[in-house]
Amino acid sequence: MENTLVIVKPDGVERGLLGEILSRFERRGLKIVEGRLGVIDKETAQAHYQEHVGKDFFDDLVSFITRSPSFVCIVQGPEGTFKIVRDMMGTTNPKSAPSGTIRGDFGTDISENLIHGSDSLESASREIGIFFPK
Ligand code: 3AN
Repeated sequence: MENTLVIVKPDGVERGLLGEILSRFERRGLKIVEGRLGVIDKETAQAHYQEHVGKDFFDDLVSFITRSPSFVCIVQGPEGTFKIVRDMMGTTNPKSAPSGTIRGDFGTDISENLIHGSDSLESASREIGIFFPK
């Protein structure tokens, strides 16, 4: 089995879309095997988004992800689960995300794009280590 990290970001929780989003993964046959609702602290957010340090949107990104509770969870499924989740999320910019994807159905704003999913097996392992250290 393969694990990947999913975050339903503050906008998704604030808008009452948490159940809808988790339900999509469950209906697809993926399992939520660990999860936590809470405000992500600044240090954790900076570690999570370290690849974006120095970009002009970095400070706004950290402010956004730490402004109110997110639901951080581990989603489990067969080999390639990170890719299944990414396909279900849609492209980073919801404006161009196809209908039927989470971002395409519920978003229009690149900053408030509802959800994070690890973009590779390596990222999944790194990010799970940040949020669920064992
Ligand atoms: P994804 O979340 O689709 O993996 P990344 O990892 O490239 O996308 O970006 C992480 C987050 O940074 C995005 N979810 C989005 O909130 C924000 N972001 C990425 N690119 C931009 C941008 N050009 N302007 C504003 N925010 C951005």
